[in-house]
Amino acid sequence: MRTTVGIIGGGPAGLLLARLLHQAGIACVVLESRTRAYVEQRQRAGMLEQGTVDALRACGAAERLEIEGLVHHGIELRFDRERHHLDFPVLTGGRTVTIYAQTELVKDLVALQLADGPPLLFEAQALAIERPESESPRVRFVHEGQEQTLTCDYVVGCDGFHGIARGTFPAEVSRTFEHDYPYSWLGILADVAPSCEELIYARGDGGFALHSMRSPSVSRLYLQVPSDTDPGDWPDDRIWDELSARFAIDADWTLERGPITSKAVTTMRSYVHEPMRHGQLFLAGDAAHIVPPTGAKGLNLAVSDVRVLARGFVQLHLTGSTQLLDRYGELCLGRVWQATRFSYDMTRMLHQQPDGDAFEDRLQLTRLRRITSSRPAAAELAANYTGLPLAL
Ligand code: RFL
Ligand code: PHB
Repeated sequence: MRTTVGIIGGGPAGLLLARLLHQAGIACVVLESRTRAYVEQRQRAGMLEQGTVDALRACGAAERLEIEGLVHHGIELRFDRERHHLDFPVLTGGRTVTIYAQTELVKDLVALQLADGPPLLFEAQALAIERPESESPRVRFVHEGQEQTLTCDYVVGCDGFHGIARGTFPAEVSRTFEHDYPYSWLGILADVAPSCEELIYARGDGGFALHSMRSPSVSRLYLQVPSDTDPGDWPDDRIWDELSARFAIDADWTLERGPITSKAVTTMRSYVHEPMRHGQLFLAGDAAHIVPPTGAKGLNLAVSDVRVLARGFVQLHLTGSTQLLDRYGELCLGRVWQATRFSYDMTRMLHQQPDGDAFEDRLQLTRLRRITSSRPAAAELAANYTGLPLAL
């Protein structure tokens, strides 16, 4: 098999890149190790920045998102039994965010690609990327029990944090930056109407809690838990009791309960790999960097990486110039580091440290008080949350 751009991974990054390249007439192939059902059911992100929505709309992938996506004009911060609303359009000059599940976004992109897009092979596991420094790198992969080779002009690793592409970079060119947080999130889906109109980020007495949603009848909630937590130790009543305690405020407000349909624990880590390119091999999305979900940035960064990369491939295709492709890492990493900093700050401001440091507690409350009492401080949070501009 031969193609121009070989894409490893059929998550949001790989699927959107394939769509953007296909629309520009650039040949590509997507190799995805899992089944279609698996990638369409994997519960993850839910909050899309306006720039992400605009990019999906521009490539014709937002038809269902326009109807089912929930446009949000702000978030609520809760601490010290008080609630504080941040109004994004007022603070940012009109920006909003949209709640639309990653599962739905992936379903939309898969359907478009299977209908008229470039080849998308499920259960096609990339084993190795050979000769990434050469003019024709190759991806060795297994599909339907057979080992095959995909020869390309370029390879893009969109294979997530546990993929193989990043490991292909020679040790002497790789630099990694990481931070592990000493807690995890227990995430649930529940068949109950959300108890709020906007997302609630709460710094409760027992730790952090987040109230998000998937639709007018499905709630998505998260709870800070110790790192080694087994979801089996959290029967439904315990989860609801703990969530109710962490969201508690002095005003009249009740967290509605309903049947829990999914429970999973997520570890919290920041990680950045530099550079994002080696020879003809590029990294995009979680393959290159991950952030803790508190800032809701992971999926949005994956989308901004592939928007920059697609522009580079289109420029090469139309003019023969590699100028943008050569600046890929530089164009992405500024935004990646801003999102890394923002996600770190949000995480540190809202989670309880396991060792219960009283000084840290006071600093957290002082940061929250600043944001809820100073317009520039609130505007800074809102600008980062709704998404910083793309460096293009
Ligand atoms: P993905 O989604 O991990 O996709 C990578 C794909 O590559 C495949 N793969 C391979 N295929 C072929 N050969 C191989 N050798 C392969 N190895 C791996 C995998 O099967 C997979 O299909 O990475 P991508 O595309 O970069 O997308 C990144 C996002 O998925 C991720 O950043 C977000 O989900 C993070 N995230 C959030 N991001 C947001 O922007 N907003 C949010 O609200 C948000 N909430 C979250 C989140 C992540 C969470 N978890 C579970 C980590 C909430 C949670 C709980
Ligand atoms: C989600 O809806 O899953 C979600 C929303 C906001 C976050 C993290 C996750 O910060």
